[in-house]
Amino acid sequence: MSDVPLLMGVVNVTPDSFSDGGRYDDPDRAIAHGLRLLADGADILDVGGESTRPGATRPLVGEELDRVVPVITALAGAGATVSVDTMRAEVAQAALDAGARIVNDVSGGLADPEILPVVAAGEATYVAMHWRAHGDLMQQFTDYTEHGGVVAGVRAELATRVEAILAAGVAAERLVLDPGLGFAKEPDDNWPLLASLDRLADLGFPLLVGASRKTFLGRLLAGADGNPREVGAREAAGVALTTLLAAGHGRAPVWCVRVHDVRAHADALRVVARWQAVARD
Ligand code: PMM
Repeated sequence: MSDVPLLMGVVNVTPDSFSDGGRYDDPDRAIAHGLRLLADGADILDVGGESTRPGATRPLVGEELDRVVPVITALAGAGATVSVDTMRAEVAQAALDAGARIVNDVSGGLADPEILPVVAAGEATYVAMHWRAHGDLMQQFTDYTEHGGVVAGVRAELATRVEAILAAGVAAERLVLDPGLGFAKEPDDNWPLLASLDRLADLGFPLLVGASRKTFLGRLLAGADGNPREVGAREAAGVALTTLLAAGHGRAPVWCVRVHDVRAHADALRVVARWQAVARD
C-alpha cells in the first residue's frame, strides 16, 4: 500500500486561465481532456469555469454554469470522481446535481458564504483554500507582517475559516485545507508555506497543494534576462515539487496535489511509491 498523494487533474473550461486558458473552453474539448487525464492516472478531475489568475475578471454566473455543467455531467457519467472549482453556491449546487462529489472553493467560503450550506446538505467533500480577495485585487493583499509572517498568517486565517465552515454544518471529516499558493502571496512566500506544511496540518485536516505551473515557479526558473519561464515550460519544476511533497519534505503528509500534466506527476508518484516500498523492506 502506497501512501503517496492523490492526483487532482485540472480541467479548466475557461478562455483565460493563466496556465491553459482557451485550450479546453468548449465542452467537447474539455471532456476529451478530462478523459485523457483520467487515463493518465488522475484520481479526481477538477472542473472549473472561472479563471482565478491575478487580474482576471469574473464570468457571469450563467456563463460559469454553461461551462461546467455539461463537462461535469459527462465526466461523472464516465465514472470519474469530479470536483467543481467554484466560489459560487449556485454553481456548486448545479455541479453536485450533475454528479460532482467535491466542491473546491478557492475562497474557502468567503466569496459566497451560501456555498457552505450547499456543501453541508450535499454531503460533499469541501476543499477550503486560503484566500484574501478576488483575482483583480488579490496581489494588493500580500502583507503578512501583522501575523509575523506568511506561514503564521495563512494558518491563522485558515483556522478562522475552519470555524465558520464547521459552524455552517460541513462535516469535519469532509474538510480539506489548502495553503493557496500564488493567491495573495509574493513569489517568495510560497516556499516557506511548502516547507512548513506541518504548521497547517496541525489544524487537523488533510491538505491539498496546488503549485502546478504557477508564477513562483516561473520566477525560480527565470532566464538570464530576468523574465519568468513561460507557463508551458514549468512542468518539470512542478514534478520536482510533487516528488518532494510525496517524500515528506513538506514535513506533513499531503492528501492530494492539483496538477495539469497528470501523467508526469503520476510517473513521479510511482517512483516515490516504489522507493518507499523498498526502503520499508
Ligand atoms: N489554483 C488555481 C485554481 N484552483 N484550487 C485549489 N484548491 N488550489 C489551488 O492552488 C488552485 C485552485 C489556479 O490555477 P489554474 O489557473 O492553473 O487552475
